[in-house]
Amino acid sequence: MIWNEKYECMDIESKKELQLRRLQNIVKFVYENVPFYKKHFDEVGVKVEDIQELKDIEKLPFTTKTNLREAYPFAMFAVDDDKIIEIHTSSGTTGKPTVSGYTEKDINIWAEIIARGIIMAGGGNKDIIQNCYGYGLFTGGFGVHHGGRKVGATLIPISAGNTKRQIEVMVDFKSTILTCTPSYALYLSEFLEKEGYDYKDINLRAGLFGAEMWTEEMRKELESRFNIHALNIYGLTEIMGPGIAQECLAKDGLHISDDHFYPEIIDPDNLEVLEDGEKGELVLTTITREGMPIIRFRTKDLTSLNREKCGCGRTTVRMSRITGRTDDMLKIRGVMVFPSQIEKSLFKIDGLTPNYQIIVTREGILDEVEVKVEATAELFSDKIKELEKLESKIAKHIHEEIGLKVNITLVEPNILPRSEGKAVRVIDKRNFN
Ligand code: DLL
Repeated sequence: MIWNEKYECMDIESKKELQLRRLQNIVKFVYENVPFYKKHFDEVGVKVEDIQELKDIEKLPFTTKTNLREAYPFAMFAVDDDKIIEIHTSSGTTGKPTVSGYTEKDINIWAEIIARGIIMAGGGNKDIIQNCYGYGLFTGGFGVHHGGRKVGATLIPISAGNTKRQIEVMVDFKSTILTCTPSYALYLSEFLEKEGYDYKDINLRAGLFGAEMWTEEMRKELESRFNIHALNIYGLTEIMGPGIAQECLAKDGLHISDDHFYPEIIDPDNLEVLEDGEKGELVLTTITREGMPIIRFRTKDLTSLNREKCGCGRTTVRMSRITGRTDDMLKIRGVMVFPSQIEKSLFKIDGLTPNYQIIVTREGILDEVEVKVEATAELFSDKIKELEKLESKIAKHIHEEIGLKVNITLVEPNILPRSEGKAVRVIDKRNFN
């Protein structure tokens, strides 16, 4: 089933016309209603009338997280404050958070895109959604909630935390869809096993996992543990929250709701727009949002676009799984390294649990990487020699993947810190200032 066939399966030409009309409207709207955009556009000399075709979007300047921080709290709003009915903020740890404001129309759009995602997961009004994304200023909890209500599903607004209770609820309420970060889903499964539950006690069919980077290997792990479809859901506070894009059951890229969000991929170095299929930084423009429209936001997330029709029948443009950020990308001894590459190597080796932490330090001028990985209990009871053998095997795999020598420390199960939200995978102790 498809939630909104008209927009999700629209032919490409009609979609382009719709996007152009919406883009022209939003550019005019922000120019007239947000002083930041008037100044921003005037500075580069671009006029509202300059947007004659979709490609003309490239004439518009980018908006960055810094721009949004400087507008703290409400200077990016395009409507009177009394029309804003909900506010969320980013979870940034440095400086002021970025604020996102929504009118009633925006909340309806948000509910609409999440509804599309729930249907993409094979869900519907009979589903019981255990929503473990945090409720509060974080967009995860409320975003999924709005969409779940729209499809008429039963929502369990359990929010993040209290893992024991999560499992009880999952078993007793027979939750069918789980929504949380992939790392928390993994933790839930470990906990479940530890508490002596059987997966037969669980009624889950699908999981909408996102808010952090994860890999195909992690998908396989979660799917086999829970016997579910583990689908990738993407989004960000500045643009709206979760649901900007999500995978369908074909699991072949995330469908972007491109009637609401216009995507581009740029080269993060020269800022040129790249072709479909080329990997670069995702730039998003909200073309229908009312309370806080955002023009050409640099997400820093690395992905590529695919415009081919999906096996599911939807024609919306798809983005590939995020493999890194232009800013969390680690440069180690001059080599670009993505945490996902290390994760991938770890999954290839038996005897490890998928809990790991990457610690980067600098001795003099030389960067050192330590990867702490939890081994399974069986393995840990083995002889030291076996552990050492395994450590060098892991180091070899990672070396093959990233081209760098790293130090491996195997630790006992349940030693590394667990997170109820986004896992802290990288601890970079180098001082770049
Ligand atoms: O994480 C919104 C969200 C909530 C998405 C629930 C999905 C599910 P922020 O806290 O503003 O918003 O963080 C946004 O998280 O720019 C990406 O770097 C990362 N991110 C989000 N989803 C994914 C994903 C929410 N599926 C930032 N894969 C984004 C990889 C993701 N990274």
